[in-house]
Formats: sequence, structure tokens, C-alpha cells
Amino acid sequence: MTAVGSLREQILRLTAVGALGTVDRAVSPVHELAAIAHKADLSGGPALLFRNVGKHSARVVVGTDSSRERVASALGVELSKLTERYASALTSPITPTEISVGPVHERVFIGDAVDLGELPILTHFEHDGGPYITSGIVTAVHPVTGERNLSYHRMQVKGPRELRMVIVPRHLHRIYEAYEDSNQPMPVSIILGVDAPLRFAAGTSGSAIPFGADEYGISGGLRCRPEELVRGVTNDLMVPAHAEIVIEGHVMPHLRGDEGPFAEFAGFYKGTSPRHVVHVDAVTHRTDPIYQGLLSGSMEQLLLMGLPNEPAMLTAMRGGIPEIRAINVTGGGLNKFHVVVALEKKHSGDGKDAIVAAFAAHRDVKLVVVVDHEVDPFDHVAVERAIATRFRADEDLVVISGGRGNPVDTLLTSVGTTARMGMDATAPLKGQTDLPERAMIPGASEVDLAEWLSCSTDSTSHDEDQTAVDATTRTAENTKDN
Ligand SMILES: Cc1cc2nc3c(=O)[nH]c(=O)nc-3n(C[C@H](O)[C@H](O)[C@H](O)COP(=O)(O)O)c2cc1C
Ligand SMILES: [Mn+2]
Repeated sequence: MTAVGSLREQILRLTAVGALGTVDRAVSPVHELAAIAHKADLSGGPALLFRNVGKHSARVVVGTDSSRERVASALGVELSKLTERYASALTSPITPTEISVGPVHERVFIGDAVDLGELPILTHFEHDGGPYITSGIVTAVHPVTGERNLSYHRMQVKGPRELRMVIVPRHLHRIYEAYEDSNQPMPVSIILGVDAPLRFAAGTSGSAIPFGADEYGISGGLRCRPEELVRGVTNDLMVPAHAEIVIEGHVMPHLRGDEGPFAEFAGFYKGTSPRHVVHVDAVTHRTDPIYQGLLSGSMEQLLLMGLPNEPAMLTAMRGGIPEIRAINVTGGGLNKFHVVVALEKKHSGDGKDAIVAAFAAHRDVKLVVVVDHEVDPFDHVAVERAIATRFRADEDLVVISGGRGNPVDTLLTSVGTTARMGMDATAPLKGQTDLPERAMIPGASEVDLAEWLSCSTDSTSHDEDQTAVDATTRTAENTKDN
């Protein structure tokens, strides 16, 4: 299967596999929609398409990228190949093509015709300062070098044509500084309503790609064909032709205004602080636009933020330790702080070195668990079992204190430092072990259960059916006990 080509195609694909729920009842964009989305997110529910949101004609979709399965399906890859596809998009990006017209320009509002209040921009948490654009991808170009960037920035709506934007020191900030140095406003386009390849490309951070590496090339690499871009109506920035909505504007130099409060991804409020000020010049959208919502701290946000770290870390770690087979930056660790590493151990020191490599590969990592390569790092029970049977805290635990922590971590010291922990849950190498041999049943791994079960062919009697059911139940119970 090939990758989808737009948010609409992704919604169709979700529908086809029964992973889309539609909501026709009237829903308020203030808290109510977020509450429903939150419930679906917590319970592993479907992506949701809301067709009747407040006074708005636009529909709202949330949760299109809430799980690895959904992302793999949108990209048209096997789940087990997701990280590898991403890694190859990073090393072999595909240059975008520029086309002259695209559906994102079916409706155009310029200057005083713009009213951000027309869009169903959501208010999420109880004490959030008001409506926030949380899934907007911001593109800008460096005024001197011409290098382009795509990144996410939350934006608080402050008026019909005004936003406050949070720009922490990364690539967009570097571009902004160049404009500010010459006292010029920075033109930006804010892209809303795109599919998984674009969303995950925009989430690729500077630790994975240097400044100047074009995120549109990565989205092309993720979908295995070039991104199609159209030029803005009030600026020269290129935007995806098939996006649902684009907001064009400029970020003022030497001007800051209040932004906040806002519930950040770790689930705590960030108070009010001075942030960048955006003036909006135009809004363009498809005839019948779909606004893409995103709940702070949801599985979807954590995945958008965290999944891009996986290929980057994998590539960095393999540079030093080629025996690293797979990694899982886990959902429970907010897709950021915890990593399970599957290692084909060749030397007694490999486990500890893999811990060091993981800390070096990403500064946010606080917990590393290293397991042997036959343990699936995505199988939580198998990982815990490896800890139970192959990890002894007095020898296999590494604790490093005093490193830089992530600012959203509420447990940082007064000078912003954190502690890191590594657990080497690999078995000692053969010949150096006094671990007892693992009990095996000859032939067990080759058994295909279906071949052995007597099941409902026409000739089987009811009694035989019942025996098969009993046997199945017993087998299932035995598996559970183990
Ligand atoms: C949903 C989401 C929201 C984010 N919000 C912000 C934000 O408000 N401000 C910010 O500077 N970074 C934010 N980030 C992080 C950056 O957008 C992200 O790290 C991006 O990959 C940085 O790209 P860059 O390396 O090109 O600068 C957010 C990321 C995600 C996934
Ligand atoms: Mn970048």
C-alpha cells in the first residue's frame, strides 16, 4: 500500500479500518470537544470527526495519529518498519515539487476580511488562557541563507488577526533572530490540517536534522513521493497544496505580549509569560475545511513529539554500537524520557555502553533499559520479565546525577538539573554465566496451533466443538499464567 496524500485521504483510510468515529451532535469548541477527545485518547478510542462544532461550518478532526498503528497505516508500511522508514527519510529526503494551484487556496481571505474567530479553534483545559492553535506547523525562510524550516508552535488567539506564538530557541528562533537583527518582521505561514508524513516531518527536531535540512524533503521521504507545494497569497512561503487551512502572517520584531496560561504536555500549567506577537495577513482554506485539533499531553501529541526521536537516536546509537537492533521510546515515558534498547550483546561491556550511548543520543532521556535482542522492546511484559530475571540492582544499575533536565519536568533541582538511570537487563554472555539454562520444550517454537486444534469442519459433532473450545480456553489460561 502507498502512503496517503492528504488529511482527507488519511481520514478515508482510518474509516476503512474502523478507526474513525463521527460525532454529529452539536459540540462546543470550549472544553466540550476537548473533553470528548480526551476520553477517546485515554481509552484507546478511534480518531474523531466532529461535524457540528459551535457556530462553525468547518469540521474538526482529532486523533488521526494517536497510535503507531495509525501512523504506519497512513505511511503504508508494516508497523515493524516504521522507524526504519523514518530513518531512511532522514538520510534520503525527496525534494518537493512546486505546483501553481492547490485546493488550499479554494477560499482566500485577505486583510480585514480575516477573522480567526471563524475557525473552530479549541479551548482545551480548565485554566487555559483561551482558544489555542495546538497543531499548527509554522514555516519560515532565513532572510540571508534562504534555508526553510517547519516546526510546531502553540499559538494563543488574541484577536481577529492576532496571535501569540511560543518560539523556544531552535530553528525557527534562529530565523527570527536574523529578521529581528535587521528590525524586520518575519513572514510565516501556519499550516493546519495535514497528514501523517507532513506532521511527523515537522516534528523532526534539530537533534535529528541540522538547520537547513528541509522538512518538506523528509515528508516526501516518509511518503516516498515529492511533497506538492504552492506559493502563499500574501508571502512567498511554500505551503502544502493539499493542506486544509493556512494562516499567513508575520512575527513582529522586538515585540512581546502576554501568552498563557496553558497546560503543557506533561500535564501541568505554564503560567503567563511574554511571547512573540503574530499579525495575520490572510487565511486560505479548502471549500469545506477540516480543522485539525490536538490535545496537549494526548497520545497523539506525545507521538508527534517523540516518534521523531526514535530514528534519530537509533542512527546515533548505532554509530557507536552497531549491535543495537531496535529501540522503543515508550509512551509511558511521555515518548521522550524513557527508552528500551534491544541489543545483540557481543561483549560483557555492551549493556553499560548502550546505556551511555542512549543518554548521549538524546538529552531528554532519563531512563534506559537495555534488553537482549530477542526481547521485543515494544512488549512491556517481556521487558519487565527481562528486568525480573536479568537485572541485579547492585551491579546492573547506573545513576548519573547533575545533567541538564527538560524544563517541563517538575522534579528538576533549583539549577535545572536532573538524574538519569540506566538498567542493564541483558543476560551475561554464554560461558561467563552462572544463570541456569532457560527451560525449553523441543519443537515449541515451530508449533502452529491452528494445525492442532480440531475445529468446526462440517463433520465435527457439537461435542467435539465443545472439546475444542475447552482446549482453547485452557491454552489461553496457561499462557496467561506464564
Ligand atoms: C504538538 C507539538 C507542539 C509543540 N509546541 C511547541 C511550541 O509551542 N514552541 C516550540 O518552540 N516548540 C514546540 N514544539 C517542539 C518543536 O516544534 C519541535 O521540536 C520541532 O521539531 C522543532 O523543529 P526544529 O528543529 O526545526 O526547530 C512542539 C512540538 C509538537 C509536536
Ligand atoms: Mn528544522
